[in-house]
Amino acid sequence: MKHLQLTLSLVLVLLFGQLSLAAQEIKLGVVTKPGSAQNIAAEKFKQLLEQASEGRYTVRIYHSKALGNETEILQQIQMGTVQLGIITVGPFDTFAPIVRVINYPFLFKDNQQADAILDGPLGQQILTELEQVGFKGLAFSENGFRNLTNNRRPVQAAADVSGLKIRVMASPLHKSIWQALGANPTPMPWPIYSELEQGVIDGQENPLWVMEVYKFYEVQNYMSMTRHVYSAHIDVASLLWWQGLTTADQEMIRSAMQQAALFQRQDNRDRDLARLALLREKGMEIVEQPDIDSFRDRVSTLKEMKIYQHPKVQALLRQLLAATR
Ligand code: EAX
Repeated sequence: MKHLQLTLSLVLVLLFGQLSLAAQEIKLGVVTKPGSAQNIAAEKFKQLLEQASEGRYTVRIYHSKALGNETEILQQIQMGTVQLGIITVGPFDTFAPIVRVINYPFLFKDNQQADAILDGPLGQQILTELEQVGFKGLAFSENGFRNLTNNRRPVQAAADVSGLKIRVMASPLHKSIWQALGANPTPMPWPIYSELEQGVIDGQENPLWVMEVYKFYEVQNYMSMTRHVYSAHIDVASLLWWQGLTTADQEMIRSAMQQAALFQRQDNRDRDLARLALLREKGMEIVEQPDIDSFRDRVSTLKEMKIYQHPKVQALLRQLLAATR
């Protein structure tokens, strides 16, 4: 009898143990496709978290617009129907205007400076601000420095941009930048290959990986290495979901995301030289050293514009400008 009781309780322990071990699935949304910067970060995060949690969490990556465009993914994260996203700063700025400071044109000199600021207290301050609008900011991975491509003419100086119809992200800041540069900016969600192919727009701007992964060399003749904006991703969680997690799980998830971000930033940078060679080989005409001062001049009034006028945004922008001088 005693033996039977023991066996029974053992069975029960195993059963319930099993139940509580059932993996929790996390939905992670990115708008771009496999091979993209966002996906490389997402896949690394999946691998790290599934390993660290010993299978308690599984991560399901929804890519290529499976959850809609970046604005729509952010809405679902706010509501808590999607738990995580790796989202370009551009479309983030309608939710949280503070993130605009990161995309201030020509703010960061190079990758090292971007890393130092974003991984430091100012970056942390931006992530913390996101809680006001339902997001838990975990880390910054990257798209990278953005370059201009178009089909009309080589762009050597800002004057050459005049009148070009340039697709921009759904971001008031990005629209203002291209207006200041004299272009005709057209906001459009990702992806944009067919619009480029059909000539609905003359050009677009994105980091080098995009031209390779989305084969823009097939539909764009000219590229200028303007590096006008450092395009970070914010690796973000739904605050609603986050608040229901144990502190230990929050730390595990945050740490996996931070490691994934570091890995992806390095991976992205390591490949840039080869990408440049590939684009040239594919026939793009590349202006490697455009007249950046002519671009800077035209956007220099942006910091006084309405887009940066909110006192908190203005204060942080001033701090960033001082820190990156
Ligand atoms: O990550 O919309 C954009 O231009 C983004 O940079 C794009 O999703 C590639």
